[in-house]
Amino acid sequence: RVWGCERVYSSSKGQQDEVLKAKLADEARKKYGNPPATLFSKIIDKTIPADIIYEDDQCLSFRDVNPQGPVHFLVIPKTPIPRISEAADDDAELLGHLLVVAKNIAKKEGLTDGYRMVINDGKNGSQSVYHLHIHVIGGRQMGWPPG
Ligand code: TR5
Repeated sequence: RVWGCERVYSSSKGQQDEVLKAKLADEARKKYGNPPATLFSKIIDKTIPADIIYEDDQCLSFRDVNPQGPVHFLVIPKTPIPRISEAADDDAELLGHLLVVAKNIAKKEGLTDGYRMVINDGKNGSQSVYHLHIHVIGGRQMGWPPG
């Protein structure tokens, strides 16, 4: 949505859409189990295009297609962990790597006044894609508590 020349990033309609997407994803997951491959696997193998801003042997980062701020990118592991609550204890090194990569990209993106990192988990966390991802959102003032 556009208001004047300023984009409105957190409309309640947008939030409802995200909650609905998360609810549908949760219902599908409960019925059929975790999807063997999500669209993020297709972004990793480059069969779906994305605006990729970083890649190494363990992870990939690309801009969110529905940005919630002037800067909004995702950092995902190449190993398809479905959600943070299903990460294993021995994923600790990989999870740490994702955080370090996320903060390094945030710096490159010029987010010197701060930003928000978010991991949504499951239905109540409003997760819609069951491939673990860290959201990094910045370039505007965030509110608290989140919706
Ligand atoms: O709700 P959660 O935390 O699961 O976040 C999933 C995120 O993936 C949302 O912020 C979506 O906007 C984002 N998303 C969904 C698609 C997509 C994407 N980001 C980049 N590129 C995308 N493609 C090509 N297709 C999507 N369906």
